[in-house]
Amino acid sequence: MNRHILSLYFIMGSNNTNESPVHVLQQAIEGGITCFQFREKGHGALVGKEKQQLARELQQVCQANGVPFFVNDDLKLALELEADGIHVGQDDIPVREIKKLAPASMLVGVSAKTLEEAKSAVEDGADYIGTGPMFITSTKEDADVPVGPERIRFLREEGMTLPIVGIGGIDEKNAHHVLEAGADGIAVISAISMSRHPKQATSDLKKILMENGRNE
Ligand code: 3NM
Repeated sequence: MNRHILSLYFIMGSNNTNESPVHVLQQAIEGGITCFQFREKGHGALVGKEKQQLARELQQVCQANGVPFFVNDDLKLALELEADGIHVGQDDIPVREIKKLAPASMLVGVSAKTLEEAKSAVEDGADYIGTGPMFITSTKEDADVPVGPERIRFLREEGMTLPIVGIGGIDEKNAHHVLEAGADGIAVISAISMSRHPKQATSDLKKILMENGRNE
């Protein structure tokens, strides 16, 4: 895959913002995100038709702007929408299964924070891994203890060449640590979705990516 599309990876569900998710996504796109993941999880998350409807709306915004659209966890939804990609956790549907069921063009990302998980991701044919939490986060209810950017440095030192995005508690102040450790990109929810100025928040992150040579 083209790893540059992961550089500013924005994730959001309806409960990650007090504004209209469509508006926040539009602002984030104007600010320069490089891909988007629809993650409808946690307290008050939409289900069924409502979830599907919001997913479609957000996908349309992405498509109108040439931004790749990923779905979190829900393979049925990803297939229905012909999403550009799907992201799964270690306890979700296995990457091998997805690879059997999804079109070859659908990108598959998996959360992997240990070397073993990262090696399995490679063997199973994942296109990238998400490693975290980098820092303390209050967005994910069941988030683990932070592993820190050092974990990405360790994975690189162990020869991991698969694209890696760091996730969890990343903001404009700490993002550079994640990039310096060898991440291809940063994945953020609240730094953009909860900002009073999502477009500005995105541009601020973009600037840090540029300063660290992720300027494509
Ligand atoms: N996954 P924020 S941390 C969705 O560690 C998610 O795998 C994580 O939200 C992991 O940018 C996390 O607001 C939450 O901290 C990211």
